[in-house]
Parts: sequence; C-alpha cells; structure tokens
Amino acid sequence: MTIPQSADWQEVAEYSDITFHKADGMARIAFDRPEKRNAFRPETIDQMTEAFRDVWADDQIGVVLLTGNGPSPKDGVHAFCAGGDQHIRGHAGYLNEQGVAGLNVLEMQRIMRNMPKPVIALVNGFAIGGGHVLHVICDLSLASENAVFGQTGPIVGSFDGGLGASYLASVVGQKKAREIWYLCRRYSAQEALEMGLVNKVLPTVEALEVEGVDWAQEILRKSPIAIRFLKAGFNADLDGQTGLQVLAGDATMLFYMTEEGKEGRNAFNEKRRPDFRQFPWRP
Ligand code: S0N
Repeated sequence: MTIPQSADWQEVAEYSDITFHKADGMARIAFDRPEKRNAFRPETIDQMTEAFRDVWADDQIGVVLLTGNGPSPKDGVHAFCAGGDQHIRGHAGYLNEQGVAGLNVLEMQRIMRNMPKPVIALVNGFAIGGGHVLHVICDLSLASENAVFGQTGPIVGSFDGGLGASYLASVVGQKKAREIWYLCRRYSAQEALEMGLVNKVLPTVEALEVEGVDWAQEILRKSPIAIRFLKAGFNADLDGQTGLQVLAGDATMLFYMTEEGKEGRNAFNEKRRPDFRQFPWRP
C-alpha cells in the first residue's frame, strides 16, 4: 500500500494488517485492510499495539497520526475503520488465525489513552463500531468531508459499554451519546463537527493528511512535559485512581530529575544518610 506523501514517511516495520511509518517527530499508524473497510481482527490489534508501544518508548516521536489506508481496491471507498471483523467472529469472540478467541482492543484503547503523547485520528471515511470508538479515544480527531460516523453494536450484537459509552458521553454529552448508541444512526462529518466529535473537517482525504501533519508539527513545537501533564490531567478525572496513577507517575518522573530526588539515590549508593536539610520546604 502506498501511503500519502504528506511527510517524508519512513517505514518502521512491515506488517500484514497495518502500516507503520515515522517522520520528523511523528508516527503514522494505519489500518491496512481497505477491502474490508479496515475492519480489525486479533492480528490487526496485536500489530497496532506493538506499533503504539514502539512509539511510546521512542523519545524522538511526540505525536501519532492514526488512520486507515485506502481506498478499497474493490470499489474505491475510503474507511478509517469499521470495527471488529464480523467474518471471523466465533462463539465467544473474534478468532485469530489459530482459531483462538481474543481481541485485545481494550488494551490498545488503554495504551492510546495512557501514552504521554497526543494521538490524532485522521478520519478519512467510515468510522463505525469499534472503529468509531478508537477515534473517540484519540486526543484529537480531524475528518474529511466523506467521513461517516456511527455505532452499530445493537444491530450486530456487540457493545462497548466502557470508554466507548462513558468517554463518548463526556465528549458529546449524555443525550447525544445515548442517541448514537441506541439508534445506531450514521452521522456526516459536518454533524460530527457540530456535536464536538471532531476538531475540524477538511474537503478531501489528501487535505486531511496534510492537515494532520500540520497539527502534529504545531504540537511538536510545544513543551513535551507540558503536553504530557495536560494529557494526564484531561484523563485523570474520568479514569479515577488509574488516572491518578498516570499523573502521579509523571510527577515521580519529574521528581527524579530534581537535585532533591537525586540526593536520596546518591546517599543510598554512597552508603550515607541523605541530607534533605539543604532543600527548602517551598510555600
Ligand atoms: C462500514 C459500513 C457502514 C460500510 O458500508 P458499505 O460502504 O455499504 O460497504 P459494505 O459493502 O458493507 O462493506 C464493504 C466490504 O467490507 C466488508 N466489511 C465492512 N465492515 C466489516 C466488518 N466490520 N467486518 C468484516 N467485514 C467488513 C464487507 O463485508 C464488504 O466485503 P465483501 O464485499 O467482501 O462482502 C458497513 O460495511 C458496516 O456496517 N460494517 C459493519 C460495521 C460493524 O458492525 N462493525 C462491528 C461493530 N462491533 C465492533 O466493532 C466490536 C467492538 C469490539 O471489538 C469490542 C469493544 C469493546 C469491548 C469488547 C470488544 C470485543 O468484541 O472484543
């Protein structure tokens, strides 16, 4: 699959179900099953999770663009992601190539939410079902005019009562979130913009990719630690104690960087008592 030349994208690794590229502080991770509207199967989610973990650990990358490759070679239609692949859904869930049921999409959601770097969804077509949930979880969403948004769980016999419901409600409000899930309607890019579900609508898929790079570069000119704490702060409220855990982990990282934090480590390693009297009790 050739990907848009919105940046000097370099392939990180080759996968069967996704593409993964990096360029100039950014990562581009894309679903790559365009003939299936980029529906995901267990392998897709495992590969995406690996890519997100790679980005999390890479201190040269600050922003992720999440999108779906396209168009479909069958009919020329673009999709962001149409959720779980219904063709491989077995008795107790989605089956991998070995026939074992298990889709680690909730773990991937947590990684996207907890990683200290913004994830921007580039919604370039259908964002449906579990694919819609993934764009909702992203820090920011940009869409092209042809984007279509919606949940289908109550039609196909599934639901995401976790972040897919609760976080959606904090984005668009309780009434609208319940409408989206109970009625399973489809919404246009303009309607998504009006309900605060996306940040901006672009006329074409090509313009969307360029805008995504522009937004990423604008963020990359900001302070990484400020952005990290803001993301953790935005999440902490809804995430309860695990949100506080992320925020506190970030605070610990900052403390490690101080002379006061280092005094404790140094004293232990030098087999002496720590001298914390040299540090002020700041007002
Ligand atoms: C996306 C839709 C609206 C596009 O309609 P359109 O343009 O008319 O195209 P189609 O002809 O329908 O599709 C074109 C080709 O793509 C295949 N395809 C599309 N979507 C899927 C899909 N989800 N799975 C498998 N294949 C798909 C079509 O089959 C067709 O291929 P051919 O021509 O070969 O037949 C429309 O396609 C649509 O409505 N799709 C289904 C959307 C949907 O219902 N998705 C599933 C929703 N549920 C989930 O995502 C589960 C979420 C989940 O995983 C989860 C969440 C929380 C907690 C746990 C879980 C969990 O289950 O583990």
